[in-house]
Amino acid sequence: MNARVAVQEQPRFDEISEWVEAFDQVLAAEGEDRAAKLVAAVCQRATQAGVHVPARLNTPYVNTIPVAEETRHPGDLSMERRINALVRWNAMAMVHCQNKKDPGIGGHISTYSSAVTLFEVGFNHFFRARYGDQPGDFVYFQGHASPGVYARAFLEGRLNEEHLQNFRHELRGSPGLSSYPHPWLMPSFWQFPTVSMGLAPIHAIYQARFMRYLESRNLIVKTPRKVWAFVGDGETDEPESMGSLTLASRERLDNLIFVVNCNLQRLDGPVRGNGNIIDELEAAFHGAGWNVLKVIWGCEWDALIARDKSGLLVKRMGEVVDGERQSFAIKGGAYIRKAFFGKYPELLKLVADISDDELARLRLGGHDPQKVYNAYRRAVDHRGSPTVILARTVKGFGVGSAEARNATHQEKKLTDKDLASFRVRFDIPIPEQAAHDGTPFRPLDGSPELTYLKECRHQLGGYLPSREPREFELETPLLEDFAEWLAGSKDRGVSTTMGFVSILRHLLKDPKIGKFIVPIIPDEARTFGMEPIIRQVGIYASQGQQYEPYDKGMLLYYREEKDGQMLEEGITEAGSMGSFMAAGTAYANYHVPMIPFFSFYSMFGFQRVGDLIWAFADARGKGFLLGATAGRTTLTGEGLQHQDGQSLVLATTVPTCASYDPAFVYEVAVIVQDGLRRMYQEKEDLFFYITLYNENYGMPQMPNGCREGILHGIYKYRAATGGKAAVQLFGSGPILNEALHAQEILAEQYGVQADVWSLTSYTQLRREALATERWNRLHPSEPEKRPYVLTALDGAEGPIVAATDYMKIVPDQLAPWLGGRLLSLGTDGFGRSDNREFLRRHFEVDASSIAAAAVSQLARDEKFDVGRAQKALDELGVNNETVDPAVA
Ligand SMILES: Cc1ncc(C[n+]2csc(CCOP(=O)(O)OP(=O)(O)O)c2C)c(N)n1
Ligand SMILES: [Mg+2]
Repeated sequence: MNARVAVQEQPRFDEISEWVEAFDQVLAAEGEDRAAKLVAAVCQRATQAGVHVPARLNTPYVNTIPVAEETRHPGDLSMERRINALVRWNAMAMVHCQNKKDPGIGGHISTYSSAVTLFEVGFNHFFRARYGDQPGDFVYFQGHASPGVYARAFLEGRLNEEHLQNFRHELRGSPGLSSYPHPWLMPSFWQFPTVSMGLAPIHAIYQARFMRYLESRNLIVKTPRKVWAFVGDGETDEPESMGSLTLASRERLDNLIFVVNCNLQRLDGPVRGNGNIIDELEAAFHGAGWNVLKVIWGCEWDALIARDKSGLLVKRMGEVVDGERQSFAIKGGAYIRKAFFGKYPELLKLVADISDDELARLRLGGHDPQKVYNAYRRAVDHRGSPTVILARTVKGFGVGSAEARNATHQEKKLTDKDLASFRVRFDIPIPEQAAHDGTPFRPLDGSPELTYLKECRHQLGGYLPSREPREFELETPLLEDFAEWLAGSKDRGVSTTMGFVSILRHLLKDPKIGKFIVPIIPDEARTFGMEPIIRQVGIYASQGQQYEPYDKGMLLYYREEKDGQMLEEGITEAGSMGSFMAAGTAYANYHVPMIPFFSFYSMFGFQRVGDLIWAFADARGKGFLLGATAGRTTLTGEGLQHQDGQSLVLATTVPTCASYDPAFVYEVAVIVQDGLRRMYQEKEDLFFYITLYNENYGMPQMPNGCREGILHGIYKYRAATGGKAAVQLFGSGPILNEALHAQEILAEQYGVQADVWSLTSYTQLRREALATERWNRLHPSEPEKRPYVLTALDGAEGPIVAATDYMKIVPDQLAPWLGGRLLSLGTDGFGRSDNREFLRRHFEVDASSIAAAAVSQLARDEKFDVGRAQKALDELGVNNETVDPAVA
């Protein structure tokens, strides 16, 4: 009988038993579907009658798949057990050895020890490396289980002993193995960076969704490809892990399978000592519309459950809290008998003929290939929703004294005794001394184990993980193609955001790259004036548009299409980053060079989803991040939580992120054109961050000869007209206009001549200068090279006043090369709700403040009369007693 039925509460009234009996009869005679419908009908009736029927999201604490519905594991179980043991040994030996050799180098033994069977059943029977000429399944491995993935690759002959010996030794001249899955460090091995907890789950969800998007748009052929994500149970506490579950069910992502490794422990201790993580997750995933498969008990428990007619055993299984379960895993059979079965005399009787040793060896579901195989089979065959498998395991399984202990996560080295007993328990054919030394072991080629393992992989299309970007040819547009945006707006007030949107619309029509572009928006399209794009390419909607939009008659109606091109993600910057990641790495994972443009509210970008951006860099992602409504003083009215003065500081920390702060639309055009060329034509592994502002002003025509300067980060925009400049003014974004105004004030009111420079990227200038400086340092006998910024400023004299809508530290990046000449004005401190005039005055980045700073500095340099400078502050309305905005 179905275990779910066995645990019905004991009937207290005859009436109840009659109902239950009737149900049993329907189930037996007409099957599960009919029985479920009957119950649903009764529940509906009760609700209509006003009877409160509590929603039940949990099932009893047993396996979801009844034994009667299991199919037989198709492999050679004893052979797979041998292979398991060998992978296990090598993973453990690798970490142990490395820490013996280099104490403190780290690595993890316990995570993989709990996940071995979960991984191995996948490797031997499910993970497809390829479908014909198409890439195969995508597997997100739990980051801390990487030693196991290396150990398997060692057995497969993809890695050799030297690789294992260089685990976590990446800087010694020979190929090393990175601590965790990092495509940046091992670009032909790892596909997905997973080690920052929570990122793998959200990435996997959006990957599965993006796969559908590519299929719907006919950019890839449809295959039965799956996305597998191996997730820690502790990891599910991260908001990113659980935050997008409903997207997966809403989108019916039956190409997505989560396997949560429920070893009930995280780093410090139990995930839910006083509760029950499997129940909690079951309810959450059920509630979110997922297909939930619990794999809790191994085959040895089946007979016990079948023998227990009272339902007490299942009741007992459900009433234990996780903290106790940990003790059962540690304290042995006698303890299990007393503390678990001993609660009810009937249960003690049930195990009276089972020895303590046997009780201790009752396997959990996640360590039983038969159970794991069946769950995977069901998950793969399931249609209409994503599946989560909640697999119960023991952390540190098989590693003796570390098994299930609170400290097991950090265990790096094992005692000689542990190693020796492991060797015996798992029958590793090496001498005892070699076991103590943690020597890797690989059977000879042609051995039954390696033959079996290789044949399994052969059947599944090859090895995995493997990152295999294929060469692609993409001809990106020339600068001439952007003529319209280089020509200026002829005094029409335009913002850089508007300019960008019209560039994007143009690119979407490009015959060569248009179809690869993926505009991504977190519910902010109207803010950025992107409604025309919704109309132009439609929003991707897997079900199409199943309603007639009320604004259908309007030109810019809300258009949803099955093959829509835009990803309108709703209010989730993290989810949007999931799509950005899937699209920006599609060139490697799907062999389709997708070009994502993710426009967000700049304040809610880097500081909100910085870790996802970091992972994007690790994954060698390509694309454009657009920080719209940029600047602390350009976005008016919104105030402290909205005004962004720091995203450029954060962007500079990401090595592969080229960040730009353009003032004019032609600068945006030059940057986008060159970005496309570098990323998709020259195949450079980098991505771009561009700030976009919402202030309208006349966009000038692109001056001759400034392309190179825009890309490097500096060019002279307007030279002094009344003679040689005594001071240099740097401006970026709309603050460049303030600098231009200051140039006039200085000339007209104080007779000071100034040159004005557009600083499109302090970060790029700094990086180039650092690289040049490094070269000089390493080549003392060669003629010194000059950083670009100094060459650009050749002959420019006097102090430099750099004004930005970002923090002062942005221009200060150039301080080492500009010495005492640099005086930075920026927007340090919290924003305020006010208009641009008052905000810029408050932050001292308006034209008057720039002019005042210039004369003040000239006075200090004894190039301007001190008294006159002091007076100038008054004349310019600069209050020298006001509180510092940096602390206001
Ligand atoms: C965002 C983030 N925070 C913290 C860590 C450090 N950390 C690594 S593993 C771990 C515990 C993992 O527990 P669980 O998810 O249950 O995986 P298990 O090892 O038990 O399988 C922690 C806290 C991390 N890698 N990422
Ligand atoms: Mg855990």
